[in-house]
Amino acid sequence: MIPSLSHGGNPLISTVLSADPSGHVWPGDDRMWIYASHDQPGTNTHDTMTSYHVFSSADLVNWTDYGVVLHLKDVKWAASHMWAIDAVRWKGTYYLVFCAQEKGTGIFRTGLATSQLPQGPFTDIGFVKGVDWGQDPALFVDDDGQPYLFWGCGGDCFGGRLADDLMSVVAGTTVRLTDQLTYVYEGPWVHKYRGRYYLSYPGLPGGHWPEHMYYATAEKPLGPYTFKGEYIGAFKGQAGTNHGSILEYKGRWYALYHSAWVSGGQGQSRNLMMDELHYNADGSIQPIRPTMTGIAPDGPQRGPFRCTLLLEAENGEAACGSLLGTSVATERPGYSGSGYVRGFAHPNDAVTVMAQAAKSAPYRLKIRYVAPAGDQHNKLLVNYTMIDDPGTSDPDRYDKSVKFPKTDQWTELDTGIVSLKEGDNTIKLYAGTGGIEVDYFKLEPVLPADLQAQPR
Ligand code: FUB
Repeated sequence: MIPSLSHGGNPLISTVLSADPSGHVWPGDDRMWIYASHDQPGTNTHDTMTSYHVFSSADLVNWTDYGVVLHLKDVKWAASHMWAIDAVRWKGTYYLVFCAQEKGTGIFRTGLATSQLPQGPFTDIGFVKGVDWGQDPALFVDDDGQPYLFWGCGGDCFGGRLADDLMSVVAGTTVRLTDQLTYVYEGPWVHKYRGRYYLSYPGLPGGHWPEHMYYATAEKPLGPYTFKGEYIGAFKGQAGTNHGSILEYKGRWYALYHSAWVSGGQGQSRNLMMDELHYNADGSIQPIRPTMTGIAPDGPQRGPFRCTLLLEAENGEAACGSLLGTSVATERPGYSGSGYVRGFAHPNDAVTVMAQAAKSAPYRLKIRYVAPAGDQHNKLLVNYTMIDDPGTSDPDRYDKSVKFPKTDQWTELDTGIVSLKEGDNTIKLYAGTGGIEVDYFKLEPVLPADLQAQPR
């Protein structure tokens, strides 16, 4: 039986369908960051993948999903197949390292996109030269500062040294690792443990699906690697694929991977999973058996995990939203975020954000704003349906609006419970009488126990 979704540690993220997780901890930041690809609900093919999501957590229980951080429409050279990804912080800039099929040729390229923030949104800067068929990239930076790129698909796996600008593989350094990695199919990931290099990957035992997770070790990043064995076997409710990463966080080691539990244990719409990873004294990895408990040893006592959607108003089209007649600013005294939206003057001026959901579900919608000029009555639409002020008693009132009380302090207004549908959701805030400034939209999942009011 496939475990129910409401309690415990797995699925790690059940609010949005995502796959191919790459976990990181960035210098000077106490959060775990996960970079993941996105599956459209209801699909049984990966041909429809068009975007990426970023998640973070400081306690591995409460997570933030930053929405779409890069979309196919904003990658000039790409035609389709936004598949597995990784990320790196390099010389103070965050890079998304992703793959997509190239316009015109259909060849998988390894793309790079940058941001000054770990959560993006990211801007396409082109693809890495010297990599043909660069599906499933993983970027590993060794302790001496040398960056390496690993990639692989269709039963092949390669690695090579990257140039200092990350834009090309240094000529003559590419190594074909395939023959050292028993059953390898795709998705390499390299980490270092006690001075030794571990290359983990999804493979097909005897050429048969579904994928299992294996690893090999080496004394140097580009091998030669010695095959060590399986660390995640086939399990109930997995997708045909598996794909993951291994990282240390606050002194413990974790394996990230994916399953198809949220979509019902079938098909190819996947969700993130996480388990603690243990090494034996000889450095071998103890096999993981995916369970609903995951990293929550107390199960329901620690769960259910929560993932809040945080959609920055200023991200606009880069996050599949829009700014209509409004503009981005940062200069309000006391403001320390990445930007807010102002300039709501004409009745058609608006800000839109896009929220992706795995299933239709109730969420509490909060909006962070200031309105120094006085109370504002703004039109708020969720999926083109007007939301009324939570304090309004007449549900049939034609002129629906939400009241934002006067304040010159950044304030989170709780606009009540809204219903998101499976897939893409549009949240739009139109100008009121002027003066409001909007920082972000926050959607907190509402659990049955918390449900005080009916969803709108
Ligand atoms: O998510 C699309 C593809 O499925 C990835 O690139 C592969 O590794 C497999 O997980």
